[in-house]
Amino acid sequence: MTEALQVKNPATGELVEEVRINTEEEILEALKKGNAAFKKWSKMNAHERSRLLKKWADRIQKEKEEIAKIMTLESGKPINESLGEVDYATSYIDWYAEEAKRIYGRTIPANSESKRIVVTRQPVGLVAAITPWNFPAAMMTRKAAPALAAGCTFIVKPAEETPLTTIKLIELAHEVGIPEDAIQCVIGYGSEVGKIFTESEYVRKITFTGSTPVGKHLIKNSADTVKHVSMELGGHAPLIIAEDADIDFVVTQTIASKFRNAGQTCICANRVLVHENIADEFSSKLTKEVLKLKVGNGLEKRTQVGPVINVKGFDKVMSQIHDAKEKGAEVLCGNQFDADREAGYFFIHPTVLKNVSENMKIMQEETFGPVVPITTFKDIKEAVQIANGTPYGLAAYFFTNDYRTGTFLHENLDFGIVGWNDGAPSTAQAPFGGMKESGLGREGGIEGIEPYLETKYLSVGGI
Ligand code: TXE
Repeated sequence: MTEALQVKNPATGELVEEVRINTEEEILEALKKGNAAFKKWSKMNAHERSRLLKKWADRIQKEKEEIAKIMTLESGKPINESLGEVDYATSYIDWYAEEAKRIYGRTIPANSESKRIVVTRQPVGLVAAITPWNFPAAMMTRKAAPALAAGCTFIVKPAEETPLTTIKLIELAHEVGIPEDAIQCVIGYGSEVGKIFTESEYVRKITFTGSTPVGKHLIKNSADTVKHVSMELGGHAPLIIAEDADIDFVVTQTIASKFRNAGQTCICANRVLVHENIADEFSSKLTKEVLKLKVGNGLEKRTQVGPVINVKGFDKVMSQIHDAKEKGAEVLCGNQFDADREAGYFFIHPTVLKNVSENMKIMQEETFGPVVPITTFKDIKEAVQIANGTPYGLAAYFFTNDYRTGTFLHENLDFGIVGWNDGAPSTAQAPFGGMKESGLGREGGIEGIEPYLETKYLSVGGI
């Protein structure tokens, strides 16, 4: 009997599809093929690679509705967000179809008239990706597009919860003419496939999006074969509201940032830090709007907040709420759930907590759920100290119309992504990624293709 993943709808617990798990032999064979395909794909004219990527992007757009439905079924994400994610995922392919044509070398003046020095770039080789369930399309294309554009071949293992979107996207890549061995998908459990990927001599680079502990493990295991690594790991974004901020605007931005994907986003606002003089007004306005959010099955068009992905996610969020309450936090709304462990669905109603302090788990650990903890500060330096006080450094947000406060915050927050009066900063043309234990490397923008390129210099003598 071959083993299969049971892909279940997180909104109902019902089986969506069974997907066969690849055997170790099949995965090793796929790696061998990916390595062999590198010779041809890397030598293909960059304009031709670019044309193929553009065709892939166009094809995905044609199938947008169907891909979005698959995504909602397997991830629980509201359908409008899934449609948005298909566009977001496509934007990375569009962007890197262009970047494929802009991989530049340089010449350096030599210290002798009889010498020339020329620097060229070449693709690193076969890239192995491991992706999470919270953005099943975009986390894959954000890696595959720059890899293929650079001339690398690519193999991905999607999350056990959401393999169907990835399988569909890769089918479409093959249909438009990207060679089957240049982009492949293998199905299996993270720890097993991760071991095969990190041990393989064919794999020259590991790119991962997921939790910080798994990222650390992959970095260690990549050391034996000295692979390149890119890591997009957890975050615990602070959202700082200065005394002069426009409160109504901050409320809409906080909701957009926090409740997208039921709070299961690595850059979502996880810790709200508000100036003490405006804390009551902000908290009551936020609560009023949060209570209007429609919780439900993502396939219903009106749904704004879907379920959390699984029991592990549910237990983590509930334990953070419980811990906060025990240590003195006050529940302004939410802290209710509609969950059935046996059936396998877990809805958490959008929750707002106030009187939160730094000793609570919710202020230290990534939440990945629809909960807003609110704490206050007296001056902006204190806000920065709290904001920087975790091992994470992915995204931070602040709201102020005072340029001195804004400049101070921008310069002192230790985060890779900073939103100033902006709760939705990610876009294909900007370098997404974190500092500290939030990761290594950047995805998106001109920086996003760099990790897929080697640098070689040629020194010519005797001229
Ligand atoms: O993550 P895992 P989980 C965070 C978030 C969430 C927590 C746990 O806080 O609550 O992590 O989520 C693969 N070797 N993020 O358990 O385990 C796994 O198969 C190699 C933040 O889902 O990191 C999947 O493909 N791979 C994050 C991927 O890692 C392994 C997104 C993510 O799963 C592996 C997801 C191993 N030993 C979770 N173990 C973000 N940055 O957005 C698991 N995997």
